[in-house]
Amino acid sequence: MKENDLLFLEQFTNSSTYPLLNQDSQNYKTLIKNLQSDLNKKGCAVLKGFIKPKWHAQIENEGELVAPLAYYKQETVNAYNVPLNSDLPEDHPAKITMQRENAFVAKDLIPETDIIHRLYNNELFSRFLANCFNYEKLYQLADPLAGLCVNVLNPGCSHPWHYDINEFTVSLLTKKPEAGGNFRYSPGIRTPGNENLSEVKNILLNGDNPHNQVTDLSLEVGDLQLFKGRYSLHQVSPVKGEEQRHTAIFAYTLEPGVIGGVERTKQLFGRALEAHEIAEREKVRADELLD
Ligand SMILES: O=C(O)CCC(=O)C(=O)O
Ligand SMILES: [Fe+2]
Repeated sequence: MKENDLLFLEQFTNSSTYPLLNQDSQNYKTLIKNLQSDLNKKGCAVLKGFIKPKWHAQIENEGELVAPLAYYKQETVNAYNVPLNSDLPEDHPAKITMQRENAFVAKDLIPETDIIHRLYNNELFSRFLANCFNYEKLYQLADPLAGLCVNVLNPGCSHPWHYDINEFTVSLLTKKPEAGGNFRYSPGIRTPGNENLSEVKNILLNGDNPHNQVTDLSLEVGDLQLFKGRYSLHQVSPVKGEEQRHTAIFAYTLEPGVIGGVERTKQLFGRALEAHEIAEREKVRADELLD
């Protein structure tokens, strides 16, 4: 473990409430137990005030400096991220379309000295996350663009209802809009083998109005959110007022070396790097070996 990892957590995070720097302590074990219990019950756990208040202005400011570099591409999408012309019945919820209006700032545009980037590179932080999600070890997503992103939502825009491809996500609110921009989710609405299409459809048609199936979270700057998005349909409600909403999104995998495909990367970031091309070529080669 690096000495700097300890010092970073001490300086920037609320280490008395969240003792990530003392992972053998009883307090740490109790914290993990409580977070795991929230994740099991609700698919979501929030560490309020994870970043110390005195650094809130700095994380907001660092986000504002990179936000103009976000890649915008409005797209018509559905909750399942399947092609809009998929061969599905007309009354299937995948036929309900929405606008994708959020934009991502890629990792290679976020300075390594920024608080969110230092947090992402902190080994004690990734060990803590592995404990929360009950994995032996987590690796940073090796993708040079998608590993760490800032999700930018402009006034009037929302992040449409969807499921995540990954089993879990970790995010930190770095800029709160004047109003709106709430994180809304329907805990465990689908399970492996049961898409629960009628409830999903109900939320897609009515879920913008708070609703007993939908939990509405109003996060504050510096709150850390752990979320199991594979089974919980979720959105960010429209941002109101003049200010943007920003979240840092930290991505991890169970295996090292995972890099996104060229097409998907171009869709999200407007470009792909040599690393994506190489990974794709090697994947093809690996698949050929398996044939
Ligand atoms: O920005 C957020 O709070 C959530 C974003 C999200 O759901 C995603 O990127 O998959
Ligand atoms: Fe998501």
